[in-house]
Amino acid sequence: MNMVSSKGLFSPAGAITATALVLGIRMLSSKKEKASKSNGTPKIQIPISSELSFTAELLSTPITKVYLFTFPKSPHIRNISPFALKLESFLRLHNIPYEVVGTFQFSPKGQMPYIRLNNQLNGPLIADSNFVIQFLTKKLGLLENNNNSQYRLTKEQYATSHAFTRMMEEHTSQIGFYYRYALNMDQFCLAVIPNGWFSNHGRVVGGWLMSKLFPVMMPLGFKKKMRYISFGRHSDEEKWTISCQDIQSISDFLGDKKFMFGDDATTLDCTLFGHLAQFLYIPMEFPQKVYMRENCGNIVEYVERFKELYWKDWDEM
Ligand SMILES: N[C@@H](CCC(=O)N[C@@H](CS)C(=O)NCC(=O)O)C(=O)O
Repeated sequence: MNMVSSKGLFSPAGAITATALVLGIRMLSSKKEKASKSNGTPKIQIPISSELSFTAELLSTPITKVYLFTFPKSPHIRNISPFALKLESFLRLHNIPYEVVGTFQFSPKGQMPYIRLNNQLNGPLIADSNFVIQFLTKKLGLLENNNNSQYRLTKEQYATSHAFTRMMEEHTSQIGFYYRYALNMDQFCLAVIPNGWFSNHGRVVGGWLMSKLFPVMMPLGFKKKMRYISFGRHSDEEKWTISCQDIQSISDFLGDKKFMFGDDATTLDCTLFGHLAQFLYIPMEFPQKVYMRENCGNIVEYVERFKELYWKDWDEM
């Protein structure tokens, strides 16, 4: 029996044949792939490069303004996303014209923050704070055109910057997220989620639904995430210890310098500010905050120094 749908003719026998065919082709191609791999010639060629490639269209778009999409403002911390706080700090450091768009609409990668160039509604979109920074650095020639040398880092300094960034974002901060989302979500919401935060920045029904789901889903999501990250298997006490080891390494490297590489702030300082501010300024007793207060006075001063220089409007809501 044939069934006629708006999409055309559908026959169960035909469907079975088609499925068998697809499965057959998949099996054959996976055999071929294995064979070609064993010959040392992989089927799919992935370009190998240490530089991200941006489309010609993106690279040729003149930048008049950057729209930074992230969560709406929060008390104490401006933005609950350390990645957004880092990116906004970077825009400020380089006096790049920008506007923050408070939203709950995530990027196509399912994350915040992201930017659009020149047009809030349909300008070219770039997701991921590090991708955005790499793009703007390249596009605006921030390395070459900077007269005050703050970007003339040595190769060794770049390598250090890279390593500290990865450590902070993929390790230290993830343990901080675990503390605030998986273990202390009520306290976190009370501290930084103002009334109407969801409904003022989205559709009313969607906002209401999110305000109910957020406090429940985040702890579940983060507990689950921790099961899949190797360091998530450690006891809580061990987690605090290994994240404080990260913080101690920052403190030791910083020493009595103003910023990580001397008198001028660089991208690494934006990154560290975005993340360390979360620990220090959200009114919760993060183990990392307690550790910094007791052992890393230089970091507490450093974060404050960055805030005073680049965030004079910090308390404006
Ligand atoms: N590598 C990304 C990380 C961004 C990120 O993890 N953002 C969080 C908010 S602070 C997020 O969107 N999480 C949702 C998810 O990962 O599913 C970046 O630098 O932008």
